[in-house]
Amino acid sequence: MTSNNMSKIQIAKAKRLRSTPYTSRIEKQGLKAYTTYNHMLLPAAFEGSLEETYYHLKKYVQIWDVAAERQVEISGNDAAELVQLMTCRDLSKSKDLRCYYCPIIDDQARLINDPVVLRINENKWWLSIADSDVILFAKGLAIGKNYKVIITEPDVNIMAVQGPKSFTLMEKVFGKSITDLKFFGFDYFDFKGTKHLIARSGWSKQGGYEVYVEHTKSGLELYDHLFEIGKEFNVKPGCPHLIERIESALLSYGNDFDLNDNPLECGFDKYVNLDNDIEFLGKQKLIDIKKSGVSKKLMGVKIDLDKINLSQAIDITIDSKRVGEVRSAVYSPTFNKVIAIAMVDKPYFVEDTPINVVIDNVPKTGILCNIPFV
Ligand code: THG
Repeated sequence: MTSNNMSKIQIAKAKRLRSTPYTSRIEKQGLKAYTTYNHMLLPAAFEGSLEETYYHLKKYVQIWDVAAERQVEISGNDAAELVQLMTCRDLSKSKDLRCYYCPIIDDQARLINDPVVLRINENKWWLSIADSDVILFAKGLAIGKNYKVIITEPDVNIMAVQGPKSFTLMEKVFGKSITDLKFFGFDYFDFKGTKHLIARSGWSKQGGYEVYVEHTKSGLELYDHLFEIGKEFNVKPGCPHLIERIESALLSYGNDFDLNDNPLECGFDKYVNLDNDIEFLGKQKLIDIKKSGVSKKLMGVKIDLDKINLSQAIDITIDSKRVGEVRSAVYSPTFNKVIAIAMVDKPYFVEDTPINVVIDNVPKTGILCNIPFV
């Protein structure tokens, strides 16, 4: 259930577990733990306690190596048709230089991934993917459908700049125009003669940008420059943050949901468009599910506890009957409770329902709530 002895065990690096252009830098900047994501190293902790790094992210600015958010590039005459075939979100009115958060589903409406989709132009798209092999699914569909597309994983390594001070820091480096970017908009900005694709996005709700580094040499100069210029804003290296992301209800593929769940069970309703004639996989299935109602649903849980360390799902019971599982959990200093994300069966997925869990062999009571937490 819990794992507090992890720190002594190392991860064995290999070509298969890919390093990033930033790896050698972050390892000299207080990195404490890695996780893996898309067969790549993703930093999971830096020095300072989880709470210290949480308060730092909410007050200052952090630079994150999120190169593991890989790009699946789909280009060619049938690119738009293939991207639409894979997602239940209507992209028919999408615009160039905009990002779209899109559930990717299969023919049974089960979730393959939840990328940020970048429309570079009508015939060139990037799917900035979570942790599953979307490229294989896309290639299979393209082959089966005989589409005129080219599908690759380009050498793009995202550097995120997150936190409330990210705006002044980025303005200092790129000028006033970068503050004109709207949420989920992107454009190209010059750094010492090299253009970088920069979006106003990122896996925190503290505000910020993501630099899609295509030119590694310039990107590393930018990385160093941001730390130099950022001193006055108390910049630190960081990474996606468990407390911040659960409080902000940013869901994590493979943790909170996976191939056994559909978008309506995960609360992705606003990214499910069924009322028009666009064609995508699993559409009829979603129409049926919507009509009959979901049989399980992602909910929040609040538990009166001051610590938790989850490394696998734990059962939720009501009157000794299993009614779901907790999938992610963390102690939140803001709520002064453990807050968790859980998949709960029908008919129990109702706000304020008391539930039972066993944590570290101790029975505990929790209360179901809606996500986002309030
Ligand atoms: N940035 C980029 N790629 C990514 C992530 C990212 N790929 C993997 C992973 N993260 C994908 N998951 C998410 C989940 C949520 C959001 C982005 C990526 C997100 N959601 C906003 C929200 O919930 O408020 C807004 C979504 C919207 O309404 O359009 O930002 O972080 N490049």
